[in-house]
Amino acid sequence: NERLKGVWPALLTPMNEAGRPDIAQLEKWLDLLITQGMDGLYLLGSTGQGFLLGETERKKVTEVASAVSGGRVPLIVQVGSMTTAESVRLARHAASCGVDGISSVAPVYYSSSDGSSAMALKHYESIASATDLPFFPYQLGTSGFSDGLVGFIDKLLQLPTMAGMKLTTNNLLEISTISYSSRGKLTLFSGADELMCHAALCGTSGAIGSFYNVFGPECRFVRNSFLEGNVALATDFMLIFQEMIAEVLPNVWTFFRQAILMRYGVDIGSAIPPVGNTNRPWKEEKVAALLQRVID
Ligand code: NAY
Repeated sequence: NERLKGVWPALLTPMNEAGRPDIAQLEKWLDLLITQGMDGLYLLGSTGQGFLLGETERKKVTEVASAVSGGRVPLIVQVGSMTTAESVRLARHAASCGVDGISSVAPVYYSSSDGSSAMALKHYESIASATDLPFFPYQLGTSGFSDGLVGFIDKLLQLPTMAGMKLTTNNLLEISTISYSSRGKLTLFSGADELMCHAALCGTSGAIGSFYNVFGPECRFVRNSFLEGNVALATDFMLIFQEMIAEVLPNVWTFFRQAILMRYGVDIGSAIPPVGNTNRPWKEEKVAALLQRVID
């Protein structure tokens, strides 16, 4: 699919005071990101707090995103959850909303009790075969790859709807290995924002990440310039971007909330506990300075 590329925010889901999706803010936020020219949106992953929401709420977020987008940008929905059965229901629901792809993490929590990749493969098989939508297993760390990366990719390639992967790893060689061992058949997205441009050299088609919620237009411009050969600009930007990310990571949920409010006037609320609980507010001038440093 030609549209599955470029810079995609891993959508931050606005939450209300009660820690539930704030639909009014969500609609405003989605429209803003789409109007800004983002290449696509990835829903309900780590950044979207999908794992902290109930099934009905996840379905609602997917419905709202699909309605607001109205086909303007491609959408991939992360449907992985604790049980395979719920993941399958979420996959079918996503298909009924007309989204462009589904994605899933490997089994959550119980994955560690299985010494092989058999559990992950079966989970992925059930989800992938639940719909005709392009399927993107979401690799976080090394979940599901304990039998060896290349062998596991070969098995995944046998799934009829297997379309690509979202690779949240800092290991660039692992991304390259998946690229060449899949013989160009997979559409790969990198998940480490710090390596947005670097990963493009490893065969990725796009980048999905949390910081593109705040710096979408800048990241898109830089990634495109890099692809056109402007290595010097990309180097300058990536070093500033990496330094900024390292600085805000210990307090990232608060940073996202304050920065998005300051830059776009949308309140995404607080992250659902236990996530974000240790966060302290930043000084306003500090957030403004961090924003400006990257934007400039
Ligand atoms: C998701 O599903 O939201 C993502 O995987 C987004 C990728 C993010 N990784 C994690 C582990 O959350 O955007 C990155 C990450 O926040 C960024 O690179 C900073 O380290």
